[in-house]
Amino acid sequence: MQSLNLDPTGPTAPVQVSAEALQVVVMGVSGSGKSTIGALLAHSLEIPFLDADGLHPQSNIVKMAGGVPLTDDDRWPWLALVGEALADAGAAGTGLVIACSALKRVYREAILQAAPNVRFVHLAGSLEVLGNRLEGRSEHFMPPALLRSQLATLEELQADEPGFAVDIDQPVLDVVAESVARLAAPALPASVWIAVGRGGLPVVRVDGAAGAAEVYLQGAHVTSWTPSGGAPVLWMSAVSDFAPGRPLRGGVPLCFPWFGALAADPAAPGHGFARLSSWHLVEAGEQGDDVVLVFRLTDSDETRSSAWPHRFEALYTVTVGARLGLSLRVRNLDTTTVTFEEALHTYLGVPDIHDVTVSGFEGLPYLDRLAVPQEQGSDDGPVSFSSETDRIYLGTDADARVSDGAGRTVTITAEGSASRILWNPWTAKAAAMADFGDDEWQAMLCVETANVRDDAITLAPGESHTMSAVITA
Ligand code: TA6
Repeated sequence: MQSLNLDPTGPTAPVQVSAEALQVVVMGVSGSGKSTIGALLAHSLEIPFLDADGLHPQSNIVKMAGGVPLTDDDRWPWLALVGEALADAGAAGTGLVIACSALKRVYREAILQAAPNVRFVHLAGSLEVLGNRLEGRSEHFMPPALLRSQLATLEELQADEPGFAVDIDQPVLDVVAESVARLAAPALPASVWIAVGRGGLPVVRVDGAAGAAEVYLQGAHVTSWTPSGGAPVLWMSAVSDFAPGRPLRGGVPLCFPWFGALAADPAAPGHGFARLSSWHLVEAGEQGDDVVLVFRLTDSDETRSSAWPHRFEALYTVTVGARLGLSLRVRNLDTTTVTFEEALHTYLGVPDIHDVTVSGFEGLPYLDRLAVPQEQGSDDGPVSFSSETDRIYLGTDADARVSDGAGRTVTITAEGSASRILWNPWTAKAAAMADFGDDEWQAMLCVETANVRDDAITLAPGESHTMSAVITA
């Protein structure tokens, strides 16, 4: 079963709507790929597919095959059958994807009358793209000559209609991936859209009044943030993986429910499963100049068979504006007390690491993870970097001020977090990592907000904890 979140009424009570209840009309003119993409979409959603071409009376087929456009009167009985099929699927709770041109608003209203929960996915393309598709198509009763009349009849989806348009001028599987992600997403403000990003991974793009950002659904991974009028703040490796189940290198990986390697299970993925998991976007809205996104992850068969098999709900709020707000709330849905580690593993971009200093940690003890055995250290002054650095500061609520040596200072304030981590792999470690460019160590620094080791969080059943950070540049 594919679970989908279609209720954006705030982070406290998202309602899971199963795919079985989904009724989707894949609409568009001839040649837009309704049948192919509809079938693939239904497959992805694991619900039945129906091609409405099969519901046309023979007279319509003959008319179209003869190059004569259908009239409204030709279409009404056909549309009634389409509505009926959707209504039946809704009543049976089976869900349905149906390929149907649904060119006019009145046609769509007729379908909605029969099946009010329908969502429309409009496969949109230019005359050129469609024309090329039709030329390449054989064995279909619809002659390419009817394309222009179809485009003339087409009424685009209006903002008050339930659905969205997807550009077909991209690989078919990307059209499907984008459609699945958008069907699972709540209604989006104009400043937010879902697309298919690198590696075919769904991405949420934000272009708000005070800042722009990108968040991949895999890992609810913020990969870029740029305050309006400013420069990008986060660093991404040019050779990062972008593939299902592979961590992305850069941005803000979300480490949960353990940090680093897991002693109890060395084969377990480093930094936990959260950054490898597909999160749901459950809320998207504008608050003043800020854009607020809420992502949700709950336990799954996969997480329940991991080294941390507990029932949980994680809600991650990303606030995009002149500042970047990141807030992770974890709730224990299990019947036993649970303990976990967490980190916002923030990669900051810097002109040259040699010129960077971090202040706010003066005099604080840290654990040097590179020393063998690991040992304590502390600095009287600001931290500077001249070799591989991997430090954990425990039991602190210090704010970090990162001066990049070229006039920019980034501050990271935090709440609900008692650990800070500083990391730069330098030359050898960078060269040893396949998803990290050999020279890229000079242009980044990780300044992490966390709860690890002795600062790990323990929750009784029903309890929740929130860790948050605000980045200002
Ligand atoms: O946060 C620092 C650290 O734990 C380092 O030890 C280093 O391994 C880094 O994270 C990156 O981890 P990753 O699993 O993303 O390669």
